Amino acid sequence: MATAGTKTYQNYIGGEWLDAASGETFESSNPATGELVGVFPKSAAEDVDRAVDAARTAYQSWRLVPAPKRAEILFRVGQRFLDAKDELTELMVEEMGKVRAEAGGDVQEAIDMTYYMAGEGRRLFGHTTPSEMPDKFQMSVRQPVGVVGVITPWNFPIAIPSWKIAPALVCGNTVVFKPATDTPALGERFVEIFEEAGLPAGVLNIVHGGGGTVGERLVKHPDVPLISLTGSREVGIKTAQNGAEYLKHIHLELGGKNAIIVMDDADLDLAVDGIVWSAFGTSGQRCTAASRVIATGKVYDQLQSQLVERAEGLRLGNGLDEDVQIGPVINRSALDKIHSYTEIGKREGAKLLTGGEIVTDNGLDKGNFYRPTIFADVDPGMRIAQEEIFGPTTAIIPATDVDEAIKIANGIEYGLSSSIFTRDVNKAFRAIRDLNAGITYINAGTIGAEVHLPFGGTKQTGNGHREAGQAALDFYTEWKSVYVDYSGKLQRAQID
Ligand code: UN1
Repeated sequence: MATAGTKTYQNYIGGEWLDAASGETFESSNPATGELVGVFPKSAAEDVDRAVDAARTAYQSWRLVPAPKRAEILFRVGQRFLDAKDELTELMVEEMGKVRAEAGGDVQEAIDMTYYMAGEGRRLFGHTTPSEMPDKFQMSVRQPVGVVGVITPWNFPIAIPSWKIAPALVCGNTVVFKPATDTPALGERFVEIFEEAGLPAGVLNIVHGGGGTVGERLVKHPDVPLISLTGSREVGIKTAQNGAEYLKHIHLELGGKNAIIVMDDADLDLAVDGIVWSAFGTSGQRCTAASRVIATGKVYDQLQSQLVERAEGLRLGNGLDEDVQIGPVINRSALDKIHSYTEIGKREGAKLLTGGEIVTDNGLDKGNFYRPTIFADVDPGMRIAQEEIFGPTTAIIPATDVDEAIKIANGIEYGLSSSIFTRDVNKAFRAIRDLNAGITYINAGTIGAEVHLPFGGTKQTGNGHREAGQAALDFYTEWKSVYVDYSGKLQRAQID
């Protein structure tokens, strides 16, 4: 319940801080303690329309600001993220629940991305090419597209908005941003930092509210030609359908069911480190989390006992406590979903090695805590080995050799991250070639993507786009090919 001391937040539209037109609100709470974090405007279609109008108007001048000047603002944003790192880190632990070190990493990812994209302000390279005809010049240039609808999840509440908003802005687009309803305070602080850095009014707007109202209106709005969404596969499909009417460009970054392969020749201790970090870091709530481990004969048993020992040693609690390694999961319904997969796994006949329960002891009953969970003897076709659980649960699957391991790793509908632990360079390169995923790690877990490489996945993890790195620029710009004929006569391509 909101009390007198409760912080109330607003939308930011056209440079003004505003309540929802309806005056309605919703609340965000701390997943470790249940305490209220803030009260936010529960916006609807008319708030979105207002934000889109502001972004459309701002676009007319923002697109003409030289890219290096747009970038200067982003450099200032990066500096402010750095100055505010501790404050944002604490707010993230409070609102999202990940532990302090990881929350700091999330903010750092935004700092890195903002600086990286600011650097693009002096590049945004196109190509010059020779012409097939004399006295003719040609080149390709990147052009902004217009208003971008940015819809982000709660699991990387500062990093992921930066992945989308920094490139969108440096390329000359304007943005209407809808953060997840579980992490709206972080979304709002993110936008305030852009305001403080001097971003002109209307270039970045935030509208709080649910996916079914705010998100859907944004995706269906005729004046929003680009949508970038990170979310579930189901929401991604709906988004693509809703945006189809205007043939919008839609970037989807969806689920994962990422596997770590451990070969007989692996450095087992290193593999265990990689699995524990990738399966249980962020309480397994990363699209890059390792929710499958595929191990060959000689290491299969040893790996199980080492993993169980490590999982059982992990300390759960409030992420502000420096000794805590595993924070809560985001909300009650996530907790219930994660637990339902434990029941599914047991029913399917997998062997529950450890975990599999909601934790309420040691004062954790106010939060949403789930014990790190490991299943073994998992069949690759089982639901726990196929469906994204988005929690601290991983499934160990036996394989006979590298070929079978790769086949099992690929036998899912997703294709985000993948990993192999091996000392055999031949197996490593086979895996790089044959793992059907957007990311492959050798001798490292499935998490830890850096901002200057493309991020995204194959198959139903997305729809072929990538974010981060140079790849992001392809989504946030349209190519224009320019031909300048200075021959003074008609020259016909392919004919003269
Ligand atoms: C996500 O889980 O949606 O590589 C993003 C990683 C992070 C990003 C994860 N840098 O796990």
